[in-house]
Amino acid sequence: VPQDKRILSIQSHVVAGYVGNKAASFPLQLLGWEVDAALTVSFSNHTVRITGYGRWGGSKFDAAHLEDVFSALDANGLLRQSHVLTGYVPGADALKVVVRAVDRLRAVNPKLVYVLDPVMGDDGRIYVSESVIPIYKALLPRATCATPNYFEAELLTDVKILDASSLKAALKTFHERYRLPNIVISAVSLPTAELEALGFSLADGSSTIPAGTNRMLVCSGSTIVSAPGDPIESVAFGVAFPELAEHYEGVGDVFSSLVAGRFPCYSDPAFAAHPVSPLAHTVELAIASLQGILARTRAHALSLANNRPEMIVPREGESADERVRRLRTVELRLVQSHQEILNPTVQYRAVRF
Ligand code: PXL
Repeated sequence: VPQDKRILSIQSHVVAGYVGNKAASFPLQLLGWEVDAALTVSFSNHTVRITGYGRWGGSKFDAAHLEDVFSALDANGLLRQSHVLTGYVPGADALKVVVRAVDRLRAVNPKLVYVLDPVMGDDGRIYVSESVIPIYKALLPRATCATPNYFEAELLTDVKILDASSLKAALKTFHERYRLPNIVISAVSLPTAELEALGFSLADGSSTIPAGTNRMLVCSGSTIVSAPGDPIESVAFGVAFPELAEHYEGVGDVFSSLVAGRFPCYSDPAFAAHPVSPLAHTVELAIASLQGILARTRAHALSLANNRPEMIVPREGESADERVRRLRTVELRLVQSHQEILNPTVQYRAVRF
């Protein structure tokens, strides 16, 4: 019998900081999940912005190691999770073992919910082996939902996401090419004219685009609503929010954990009653929690930038944004943000495309 509210989370481990399973486990546990964490790598710290940390230590777990772990779980009857979340898997052979683990989970539990975060890179830079791309393409039809960032979405759809119409085309491609029932593209930076083309309105009281803004991030999603075998019909939406000046690692990992942790539960009236779609409710809550985490992280970064000259020497005349951007190794303030994770205040609402 599959176990309720138990999630297998297959991602990286870092000793210091919050990416991979270190970013995903705490939010999931706060939301009431039993988290079975399987580790794909064990590193000292995240591997991006090595100019910030200088280097990283530790190693990847190879395919044989992962196979051994999943086989033992299986033999002991411990592959019975209701949900599975996969993130950073840096090599193709290891990812093939993950595919088999997902297949075994689904054989035990045909209702398995699989949230696939195809972690490959960001902003044009790939930080896993490129040989994982075809494996992710083969894995996508097994997923319930995928949560790529815009760069990963482009790699998987061959659609360059530049404007309203290419964003909608990318969402559709996930449904059509991979038969993926739910897709969430975590963030695309768009000019306000494109936001208006998507149905967001300029500041007017019911505003979704603040006056004076010329670009916003849009988190978009789509769900297939037609019956299997019928021509695909879907309900797509977006949530627009302002972009921060600086970048923190692990944001995508927290986001996918929140999508998995609050994945639409069709018997819950709060999801069923949402004016756009159950997935839109999930995404509004996930974005709201992340906004809270990021506000807390930014406040912490500002205080470090202003009060810790050993970390960063203030330059005269520079703005707060510039100073925070020069401060490189700030990790998400996850533990301090438990309230925002549990009870987010939804400020940015979904708009149907
Ligand atoms: O956030 C994705 C991620 C996951 N795991 C490790 C990483 C990164 C990105 O830096 O380095 C180890």
